[in-house]
Amino acid sequence: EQVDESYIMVKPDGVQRGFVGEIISRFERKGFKLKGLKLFQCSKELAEEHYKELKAKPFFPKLVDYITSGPVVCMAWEGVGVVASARKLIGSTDPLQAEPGTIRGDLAVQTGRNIIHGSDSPENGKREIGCGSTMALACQLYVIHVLNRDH
Ligand code: YYY
Ligand code: MG
Repeated sequence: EQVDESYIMVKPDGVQRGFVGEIISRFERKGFKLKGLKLFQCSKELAEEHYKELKAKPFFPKLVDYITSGPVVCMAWEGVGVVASARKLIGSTDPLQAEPGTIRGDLAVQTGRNIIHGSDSPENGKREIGCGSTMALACQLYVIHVLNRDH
């Protein structure tokens, strides 16, 4: 079975509302391995790079403002099937559609304030936190990523 890495980021509202511990706890209880963690103020440029696939969307400028509105908590999580499993733990993009029991389903109500990001594919997980990724370099996750390399 495939060991993946997911880039999980507690967004500024999740940090401000005090959900960092709760979110980490859910991933730990599930059985995934924390490989890197950093409290980080994301720049406009980095937010635009992170969400570049959404550049043409009407909500893009608001999304960038939101992500840069305060510190985020950047994390690298590893495990078998972690990318798909994290998406299930997180729940639907629109928190009102997210199932109870999921992070967004339990803790949020607005798509524009949905408290957490998770990689949507193993490839994007690599893009977001792999060695040399802009985000990993900027928030120094790469240090832990490199030190913990065993493959
Ligand atoms: O991966 P996920 O976060 O669930 O959704 P994406 O489609 O990748 O969109 C990224 C981000 O953009 C979403 O978490 C909130 C914001 N957004 C929005 O503000 N309004 C939308 N209609 C769709 C997404
Ligand atoms: Mg996404």
